[in-house]
Amino acid sequence: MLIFHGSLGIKAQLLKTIYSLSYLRFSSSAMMSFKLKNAKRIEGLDSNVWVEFTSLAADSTVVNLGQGFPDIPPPCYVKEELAKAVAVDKMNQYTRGFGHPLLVEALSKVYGKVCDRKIDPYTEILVTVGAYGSLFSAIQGFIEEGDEVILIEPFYDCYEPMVKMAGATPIFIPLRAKTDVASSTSSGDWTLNPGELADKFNSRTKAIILNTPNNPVGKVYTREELEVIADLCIKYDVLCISDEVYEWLVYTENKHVKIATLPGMWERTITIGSAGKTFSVTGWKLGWSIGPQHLIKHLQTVQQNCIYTCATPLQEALARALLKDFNRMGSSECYFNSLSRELEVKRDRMAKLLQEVGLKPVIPEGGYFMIADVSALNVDLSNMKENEPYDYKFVKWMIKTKKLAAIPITAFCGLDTTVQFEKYVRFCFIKQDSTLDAAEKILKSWSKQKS
Ligand code: IK2
Repeated sequence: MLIFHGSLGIKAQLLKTIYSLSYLRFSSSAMMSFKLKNAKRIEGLDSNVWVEFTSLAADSTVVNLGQGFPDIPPPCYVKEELAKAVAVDKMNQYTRGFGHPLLVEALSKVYGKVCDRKIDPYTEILVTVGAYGSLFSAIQGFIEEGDEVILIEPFYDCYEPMVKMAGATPIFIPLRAKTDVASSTSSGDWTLNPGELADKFNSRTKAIILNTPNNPVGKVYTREELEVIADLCIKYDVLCISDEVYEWLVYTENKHVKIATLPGMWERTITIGSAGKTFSVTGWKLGWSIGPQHLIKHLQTVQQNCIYTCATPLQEALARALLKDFNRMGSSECYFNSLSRELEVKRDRMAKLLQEVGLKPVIPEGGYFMIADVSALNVDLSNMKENEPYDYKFVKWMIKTKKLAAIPITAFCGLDTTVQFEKYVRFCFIKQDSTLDAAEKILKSWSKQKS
């Protein structure tokens, strides 16, 4: 019996070994398998600034001025509308794929007024999963292999990988800052050189992606600057994808102009907005694209085969919130206006603080970010990983040693302009006073230690 048991034990062991060997063979062949390799279109796109820095800033002892989300509460009526929406049974089921009817109606009212034209809610608007969804549908719907797409640096980081995933080539052109010795400058001092821009257009140019107000610099393009871009788009028959998620967040003496409202541009522009930025609810991830039917229909084709529809209760609540503010547009209580007034105070506080500690902020004309030149701090980063730009090292060092999070600017640039931008980091200022107080404490004690 013992022998029998023993031989069974050996058999079992043998079987186990054969099993694990064949598993190993399978898994190593799986690793080697050509068919299990990633698609070429995502090659080289595996690093992402939000994935990396959101996790570094997740530690609760870190004061987070990194990723752009408010820690001020959204308006009460926005939250209340969502609670009301989910209480209605049918609001918890699928709705119209291209946008919940009440929402597209509300968007057509708001943007009809802003653009001073009739916008068809059913053919000229698409509701998407955040502004990201609009960017993706626009790029997938129009851009293909062999195309060139012009990106203005610094640009919102996802433009470049989205263009590459569509098989096209991004063509970069940097905003150039007027050189000066002052302790601060305005984002208005960052401009495009019209000749340099014209040189980027050619017969392969399919689109330009514009972002005004811009993230991260905060530049609000003037009508004259937009006219230069519009003229080139018309001359070269180019599509304009205009990312305007910060459209309402514009500070005194600046005005947001929609490029789609310039002569000849409605026909060739897709304008993108975001509920997250409009109502301080970035977690809702609802966005929209607005444009003529002959453009929007291609975004619809992408969306219907990709996500099909967005969350119904969120769309219902957003529609009701938009309608509330539509009815008081132009008045000081309208959230579209009141948020920028509230933020302007925070912007000025942030600028003063950064200057006091020896940094050179670029004062934004719009949006809720401020970039600052940190090179004057002369932080010794020689012991950090070599193969990263200065701003990446600086922010990682700042999070670790000062417990303050920001975002490196070279995440928003092509490789060739790293040197131009790596001395800047971006701070987000749509934060409660208590968060800004905590940041102030860190920055002031740091500058005291230095002096
Ligand atoms: N376009 C721009 C210019 C954005 O800033 C954003 C959101 N960015 O917020 C993160 C940050 O910069 O810290 C988007 C598009 C995406 O918007 P949504 O959240 O609606 O998809």
